[in-house]
Amino acid sequence: MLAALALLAFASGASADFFSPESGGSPNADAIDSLYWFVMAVAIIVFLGVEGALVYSLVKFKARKGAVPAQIRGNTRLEIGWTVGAAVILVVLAAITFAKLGDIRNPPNSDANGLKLAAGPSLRLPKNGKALNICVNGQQYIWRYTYTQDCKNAPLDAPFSYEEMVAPVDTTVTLTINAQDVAHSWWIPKLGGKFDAIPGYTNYTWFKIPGKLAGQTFTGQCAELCGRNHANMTARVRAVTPSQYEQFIQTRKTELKAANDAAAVSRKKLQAQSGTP
Ligand SMILES: [Cu+2]
Repeated sequence: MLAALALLAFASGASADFFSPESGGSPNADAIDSLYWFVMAVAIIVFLGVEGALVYSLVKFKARKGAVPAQIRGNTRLEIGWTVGAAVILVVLAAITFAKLGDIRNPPNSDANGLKLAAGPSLRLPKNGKALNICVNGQQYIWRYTYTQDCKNAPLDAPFSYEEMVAPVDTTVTLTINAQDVAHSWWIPKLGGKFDAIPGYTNYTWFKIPGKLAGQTFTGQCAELCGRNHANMTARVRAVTPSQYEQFIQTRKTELKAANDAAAVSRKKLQAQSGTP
């Protein structure tokens, strides 16, 4: 039993950064992490205060054999004190959370060397209105990425990939997330928060990978039980330089065109064989 529990607790994915959410791949993930640590610090102070008072009292006021403890009820000042104290802590936590929300929700501009494209429809855009958009589509049991600015009006020959997304660094990338069949959930922990992928509904998020992380791959996986192969629905984001990204898109376009041309030849052949126009 213990071995099984230990195995689950120490599974690499279960511990994230051990104490806090993973971060380091994008400013929104960093903001989530620092907010988490702030709340954690307050919680540790409260925990130490309460447990300290408890342990101190246990030792100091330990009942000796046969002794009858003094029967004391109520201490108005203390009671008002800890009620007001708890309320103040809650107000401070709420205020800090709202102050931090902007960094988590609002994407910054791309850097000077990042790609700057006129943005497609997105809930939130950088101040200069320019971002690279990638459409994320969850399907049982794989992620499909379409590289186009406007997912609703994506051209039929828009480049796409499955499972591994290729994204340029120093560039603000907006994601337009939905699902083909059932509810899934998009989550690459190092690149920010978790977003549901729901059929018929669109969710938006973003990330911006720092230039020094070009070449790195960030992993995650579908975070909503979506069927019996849910566990196999992994996702990767490979960070590349903006010029490598443009090359990747060009290669995909060429490959797509070659595949379409080959299909057209086969179609003609089949039609000739069956005699249909
Ligand atoms: Cu899924």
